[in-house]
Amino acid sequence: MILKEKIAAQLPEWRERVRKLVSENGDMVVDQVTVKQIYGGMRSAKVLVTDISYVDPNEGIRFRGYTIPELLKLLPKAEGSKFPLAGSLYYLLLVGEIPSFVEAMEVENAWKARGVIPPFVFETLRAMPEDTHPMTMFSQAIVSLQHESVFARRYQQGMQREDYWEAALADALNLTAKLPAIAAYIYNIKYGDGGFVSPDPDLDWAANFAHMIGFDSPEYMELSRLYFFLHSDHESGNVSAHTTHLVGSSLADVYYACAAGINGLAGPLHGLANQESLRWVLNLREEFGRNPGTEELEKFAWDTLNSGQVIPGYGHAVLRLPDPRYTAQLEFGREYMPNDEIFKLIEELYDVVPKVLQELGKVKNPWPNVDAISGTLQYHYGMREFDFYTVLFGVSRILGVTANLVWARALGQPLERPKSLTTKMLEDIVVKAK
Ligand code: CMX
Repeated sequence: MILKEKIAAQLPEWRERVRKLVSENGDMVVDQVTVKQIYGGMRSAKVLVTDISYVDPNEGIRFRGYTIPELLKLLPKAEGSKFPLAGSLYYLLLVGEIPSFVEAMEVENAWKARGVIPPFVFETLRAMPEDTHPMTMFSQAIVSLQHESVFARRYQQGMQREDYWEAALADALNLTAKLPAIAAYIYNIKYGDGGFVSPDPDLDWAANFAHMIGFDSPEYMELSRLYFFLHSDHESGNVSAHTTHLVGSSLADVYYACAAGINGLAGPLHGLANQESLRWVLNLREEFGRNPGTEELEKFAWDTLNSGQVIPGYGHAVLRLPDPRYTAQLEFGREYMPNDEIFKLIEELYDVVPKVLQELGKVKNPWPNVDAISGTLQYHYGMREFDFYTVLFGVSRILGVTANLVWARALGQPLERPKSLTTKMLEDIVVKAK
């Protein structure tokens, strides 16, 4: 398998680079941690490392050094498509190089060979109460596959530490191969006729998801490709990525680690914001009609803030500009649905909400994030079940977090175990310092 060969070829150099950095500079101070950071969710504390992606506050995400617009141009695409093959993105995340079309198709084909879902997963999902949230079902499906873990089996057999990454890669490929079908099945049993639609062998990973939920239009397939590309990775500190990394650091396998990350993604301050954001926009229309004016938009934004709620889809813990993932989706909307009323409202809100949040005075980033628009695009094509939107985010996010897990095992990243203090200890530190 080409991914394994390519990663293996890089490992001696990477391992030596990290060994040298740590052994020669292990005591060098990189950053200081303040009391505010300790009590404030560790914002900006530089305590993690990943080479898969980096979020610059003023530029946004780079995957392996490339911006979103660059990758939209450079990554290989399916015939007739404008958006990258998910297999090409996964190759880039894992290997660090732009693949050729043939290399991207090797990943797509590896997924096809590994995509069959054991029947008990479907039975498990069917056994869950009807009102179970799709994110609960998604997490459950992932963890139910854990018994297939190559890593767990080989660990029991005494696998050597330097081989961990190979087993993690096998698990990563096996899991990611199954994600579109799992997500589609959840959609079909919750909102459709409950049937399983077989993947089309002629379609790529992302387009097959569209096919399996019965959204067969070429445009929706394009949206799937864009969506699964954009949501994959956002460096290591966000809740889903950090949780996956933390759980994986205990040498829990890819399935345990990813299910944990998905549970974190299900929070309304993280991935669930995409469903909350569209709900907020639809509530706005319910209150002010289909064509609200600027004053009404402002009033609705202020009413939300004054009632103690956040405006979903706006703000970010790291970014200090409109999220490039938002911008890429905006461009998609401008091309494919310029006259959609909700899409037009999203564009109008861009001129209103940031000003309101700036006036509020405390919000560090008043700009829209990825979640401010993603639901609107899904809604346009007829996916009206908000609860499902975060599953789409999850399918994509697992590409990023599994690439990180493979490299964390390859570079021997150890158990994560920061130290906690008591409030009294912090107070004593302050008194002593003064
Ligand atoms: N609406 C109202 N208030 C907001 C806000 C928003 N969109 N964004 C930030 N604030 C508030 C914070 O709640 C905080 O208030 P308090 O001091 O009273 O607690 C203050 O502004 C400062 O926050 P910040 O430093 O600017 O932002 P944080 O790093 O604390 O939080 C985030 C980041 C994303 C949780 C926050 O902006 C937010 O709640 N946004 C809305 C939810 C959302 O869109 N989440 C999705 C983010 C992307 C993703 O992970 O998927």
